[in-house]
Amino acid sequence: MERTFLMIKPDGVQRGLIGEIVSRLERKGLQLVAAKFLVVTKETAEKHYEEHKGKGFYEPLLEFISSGPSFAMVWQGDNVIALTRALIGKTDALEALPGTIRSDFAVHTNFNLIHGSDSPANAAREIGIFFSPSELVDYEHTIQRWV
Ligand code: IDP
Ligand code: MG
Repeated sequence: MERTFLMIKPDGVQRGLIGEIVSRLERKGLQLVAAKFLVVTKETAEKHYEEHKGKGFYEPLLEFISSGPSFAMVWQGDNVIALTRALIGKTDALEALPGTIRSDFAVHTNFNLIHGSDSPANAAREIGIFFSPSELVDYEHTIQRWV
């Protein structure tokens, strides 16, 4: 069983897509472990996106991600990192396949609605930035044996 960090970005919140996106994750059969509605600070944004420091889109990305509330989550399931990256779709709005969140709702790459961890190491790192261990809820998800 794997965990991942997902975050509906300020554009997704403002566009009223929290319910739609959470619903897709629930219907997939994934397990919600933690959730938090917050405005990401500049310091937290720098930590979260440190791998992109120096790139052309880095500064605008920090501005954008801290420009309004986001909805941060931890989800759990077998292969949850690869599965959620597939549900989210490619970074470039033009390359995201129909049926993915980014294809269905995003027009531009810089307003692509949701973040998803891309590896187990980054998932652990990002979960640690946004959540303390006591905020990760351990419970039996009774549908798991049917998924
Ligand atoms: P990901 O979110 O699909 O993992 P990354 O390459 O990790 O994509 O980039 C992080 C975020 O930076 C993207 O989700 C997007 O918001 C922004 N970004 C990445 N590349 C570009 C770009 O070429 N133009 C504008 N924004 C970009
Ligand atoms: Mg990424």
